Amino acid sequence: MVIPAQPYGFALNRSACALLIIDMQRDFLEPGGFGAALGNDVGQLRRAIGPNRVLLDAWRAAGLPVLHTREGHRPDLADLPPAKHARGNAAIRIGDAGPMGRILVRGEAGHDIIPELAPLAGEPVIDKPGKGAFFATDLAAILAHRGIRQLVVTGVTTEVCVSTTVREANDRGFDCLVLDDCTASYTSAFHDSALAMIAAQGGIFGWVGTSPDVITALSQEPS
Ligand code: TIU
Repeated sequence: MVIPAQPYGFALNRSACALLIIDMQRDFLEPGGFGAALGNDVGQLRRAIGPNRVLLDAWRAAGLPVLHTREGHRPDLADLPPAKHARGNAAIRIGDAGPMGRILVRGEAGHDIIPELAPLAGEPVIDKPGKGAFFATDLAAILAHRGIRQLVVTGVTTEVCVSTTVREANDRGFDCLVLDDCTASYTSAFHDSALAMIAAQGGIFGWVGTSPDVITALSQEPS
């Protein structure tokens, strides 16, 4: 099944394709978390929740693999680069106490994936200390064990963790289809630019599509 996409159709191979949902965490999407501490309007990201919810239902119903990622750090912050800790002028930093627990720390409420998109048992959750999901994680091994060569990528934010992950995946030989309506940025111009960069130059980093087209393809493919 070829899914309409930019710069041209994405040939989905359902035996080798996973849905990768990036960092749909309370720390980025709810007030009082890391995103807000950086000075962002978290409301800008919430438009991606509904489309991800619908896509996730269709993807699970089709029986294809789902993986989730979370950005965050060990409670002792031993995996937090000093440069990342120091970056910016935030009044509240990674590891500090906030309304949803310690900011961007594993095990805290803010680090959780939002309830609307909660992982099911059997869906791997990749905890990553960086922006890219391949850096310092077991994602590459998990995908290799499952024979996955294609990724449909959603989540937040488009120009930071989604883009970094797609670039990492592209260099590792994966075909990535990034979904416009299922990704979001605190700055809409950055969202648009990030997606344009992925599909430019004949698909230099991958493809850009929308979730309704993926859902249509899933419903048409034999299961
Ligand atoms: N700040 C921002 O736009 N994003 C991040 O810090 N992490 C992710 O994108 N997940």
